[in-house]
Amino acid sequence: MGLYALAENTEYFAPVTDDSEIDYERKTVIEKIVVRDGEMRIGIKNQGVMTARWAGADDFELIRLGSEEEVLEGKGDEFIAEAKSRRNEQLAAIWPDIEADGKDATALIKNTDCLRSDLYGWTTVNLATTSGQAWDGNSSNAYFDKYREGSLESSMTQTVNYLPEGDYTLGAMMRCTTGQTVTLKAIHQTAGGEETAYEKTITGTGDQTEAGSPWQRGWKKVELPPFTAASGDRVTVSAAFSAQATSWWSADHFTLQWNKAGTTDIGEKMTEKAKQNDDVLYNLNGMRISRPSKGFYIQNGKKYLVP
Ligand SMILES: [Ca+2]
Repeated sequence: MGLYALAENTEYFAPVTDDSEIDYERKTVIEKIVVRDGEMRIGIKNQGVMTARWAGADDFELIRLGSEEEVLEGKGDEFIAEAKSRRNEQLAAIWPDIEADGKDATALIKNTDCLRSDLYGWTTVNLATTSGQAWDGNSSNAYFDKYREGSLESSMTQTVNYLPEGDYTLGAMMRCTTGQTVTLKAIHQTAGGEETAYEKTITGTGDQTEAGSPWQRGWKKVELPPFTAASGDRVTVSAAFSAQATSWWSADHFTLQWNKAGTTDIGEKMTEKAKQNDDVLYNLNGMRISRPSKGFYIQNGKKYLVP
């Protein structure tokens, strides 16, 4: 875990990687943060999986160093580039397997397997957790789930900040009521704010194990085509279900595969046209909507406001 600050789409991070007593000599410091639009977010957070589940923070301090000209002598962009590079090195240290096997970046997403039987890490709408009909047949394997009589609008969303450079593939196990659909979605956002949405919708076959399926109780493996992230990009991961009839859906075992940028077979990548689902509208929770009311909605990966 560590101290972080977010300003102008740049995340600064000062990691704490050792257990320690309260020690002012080891005070965690982010030395310079460039704020140009008057907005900054600060806090502490863990990165990836914590094996020792405790963390504490106290005695926050914020010192204004001066204007960009006074402190950086016009080197704001250069400093931000350095901060991003340093941040990437720190992340690689916290996430040591990335170079070792270059494959599994799942640890960047919180609570991918519902291990604690709670919704930690996700922003959810009409969602609960349960166990008993897991995709692997393990009756104690908890998963995200919702059943409701009548209609059901349900979703789970999580943003991963500051991706290391590379090609990413998002996957999840999902299932739902026969004939209804469930959607896995990733919105890739560059440091400049440009957004591209990737999604895959599957039709449910209920909770019965299908003949020949490697997975039990109607679960299906859903995987999106790869997207290429530059250092410092973000991805918003979501799973969403919408139905007008009594229904249910489940999700579990989110995965994020990583390859060095440009190494993924180009044939696997979707075309620009195919990436975007023309005319399909979403609310900010990633749920399909038929027509926008007041507020924000997303179409073709872009955010729009209906006043
Ligand atoms: Ca699980």
